[in-house]
Amino acid sequence: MKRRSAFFGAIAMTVLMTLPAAAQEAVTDTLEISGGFTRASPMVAGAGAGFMTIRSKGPADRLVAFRSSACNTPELHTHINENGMMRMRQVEAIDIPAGGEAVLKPGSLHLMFIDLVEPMQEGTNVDVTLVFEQAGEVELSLPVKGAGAMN
Ligand SMILES: [Cu+2]
Repeated sequence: MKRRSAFFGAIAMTVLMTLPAAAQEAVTDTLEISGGFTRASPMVAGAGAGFMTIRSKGPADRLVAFRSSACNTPELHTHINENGMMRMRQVEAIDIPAGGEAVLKPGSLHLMFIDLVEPMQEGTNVDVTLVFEQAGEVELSLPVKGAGAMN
């Protein structure tokens, strides 16, 4: 009986030590997420944006939402050209085609952090949980780069 509890204790310890910390890159059975970042944003801006490439290794999927403790209102956005003016518009979901990729980048699709809880400081990280229709929830830690960073 003693041996047994020691054995299970060792397993519990191993699980604790190998829990993956949220990283900039994430891989699931079907998705590969890379190149994630956000840009420094002061409190007065009130919002920040996040970018990344999401590649499907198999079936199509959809990014339907994200959560982050960094802001009160997370939204998925794209940019549209309206009579020569670039405007942001909320989208319901971001499609990742089967075997293809969705590129979230400045001037295009992005995660929008509206109503920041605190400024996004260059050199820190912002944790996000991406919510996919098929793959479920994927945690990611996005490095905060300079205000004008393009990748
Ligand atoms: Cu936006």
